[in-house]
Amino acid sequence: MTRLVKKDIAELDKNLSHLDRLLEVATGKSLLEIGALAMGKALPLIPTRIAVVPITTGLGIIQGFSETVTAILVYLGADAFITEKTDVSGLQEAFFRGAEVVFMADDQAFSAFHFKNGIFSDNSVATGRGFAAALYLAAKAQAEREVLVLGAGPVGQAAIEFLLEKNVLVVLGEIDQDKARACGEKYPDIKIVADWTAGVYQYIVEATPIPELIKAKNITDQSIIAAPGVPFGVAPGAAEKADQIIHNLLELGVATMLCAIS
Ligand code: PYL
Repeated sequence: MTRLVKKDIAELDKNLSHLDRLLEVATGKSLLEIGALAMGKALPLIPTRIAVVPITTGLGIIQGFSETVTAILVYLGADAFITEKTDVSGLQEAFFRGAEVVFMADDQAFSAFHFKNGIFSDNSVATGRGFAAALYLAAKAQAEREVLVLGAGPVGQAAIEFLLEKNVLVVLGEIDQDKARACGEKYPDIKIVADWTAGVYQYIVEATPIPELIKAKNITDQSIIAAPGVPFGVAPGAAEKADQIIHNLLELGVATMLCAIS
């Protein structure tokens, strides 16, 4: 998991309604509706009190991270607050302030736990499913719905699972042959390709940590790319050429986590 930095999330809380409008244009659905589709949940969600607990372990606090996660949750209609204390003391505070759900992240994992219902959501899984759902919606009106998933890590695998549930034909591009083989064994219905670069795939989920992996020559002006990867996996020329790019750093992942635990 690539760690976000302060400047990645600065101002993100102020642009939530703008992002929501962009998603509506691209997919016909709002942030929350896409998250609900990704997790097979009905709206409205059951209200829950949510605490976001800052975590100091490892590389420590990312300035603005907990505030941004809280702002996204509140924007989506949740009753969310940040604990004043961090780590285990923050968890205690969450409990004593009546939170049923806790969101928290260290350098390896970003998770939400519903204490009462025993439900857990992982951000990588939620992100993969959320972006696959957004792409699925954006592509739905089209006749062909073969989707190229780049990357067989946790985000890519979650995208694959969502797309297979929707009976979409999934093509996997993964540079690591062992990972590709393992993924093929886990999901026997997918097709694995050694070379995806010829520009024949219209719908793409870019789920690798490789910056600017997709170049202009790899796509057409009809391409729709869902790109949750951090750093951004679409080169500037490709981003200009594509019909649509669906990209945001935290919003859709958090919305899908909220739907997962509600
Ligand atoms: C969850 C994001 C999505 C992309 N990269 C992930 C990341 O930045 N992880 C690290 C999060 C650390 C948060 C820090 C805090 O402020 O509580 N421990």
